[in-house]
Amino acid sequence: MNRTFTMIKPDAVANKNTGAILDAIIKGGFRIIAMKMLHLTPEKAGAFYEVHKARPFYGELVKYMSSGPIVAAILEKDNAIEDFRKLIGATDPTKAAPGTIRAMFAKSIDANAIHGSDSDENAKIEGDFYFSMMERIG
Ligand code: IDP
Ligand code: MG
Repeated sequence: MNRTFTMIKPDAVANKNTGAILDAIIKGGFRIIAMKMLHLTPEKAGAFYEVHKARPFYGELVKYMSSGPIVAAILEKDNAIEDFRKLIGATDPTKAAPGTIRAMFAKSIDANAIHGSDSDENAKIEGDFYFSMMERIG
């Protein structure tokens, strides 16, 4: 079994899509290992997206990710990273395959409804950013 990390982003929570997105994740075969709702400060959002610091959209991304509550979760499944990226679709929702979470719920390339880790290594770093051992199943 492999793990990935996800966040349901502020636009999706604000638009009342949390339940529908969690349903798609569970029906997609992912087991929720840890989950919580929280509102990131700009400092915490900036730290999470540190890897994107040099990119032109970093400031906007930090502002957006701290604009409202998010739902963070660790998910488990065989081939979790790749399968979850397939389930959420491309970063730009206009390029996301039909039926993917971003195609269904994302509004734009920045407010794109959901995050998914891009590697096993980053899934561990990102999961550890949010969750202690006491907050996980197994
Ligand atoms: P990913 O979320 O599909 O892995 P990344 O390239 O890692 O995409 O970018 C992280 C996040 O930064 C995206 O999910 C999106 O919210 C935001 N982002 C990416 N590219 C752009 C852009 O060109 N303009 C504005 N925001 C962007
Ligand atoms: Mg990424």
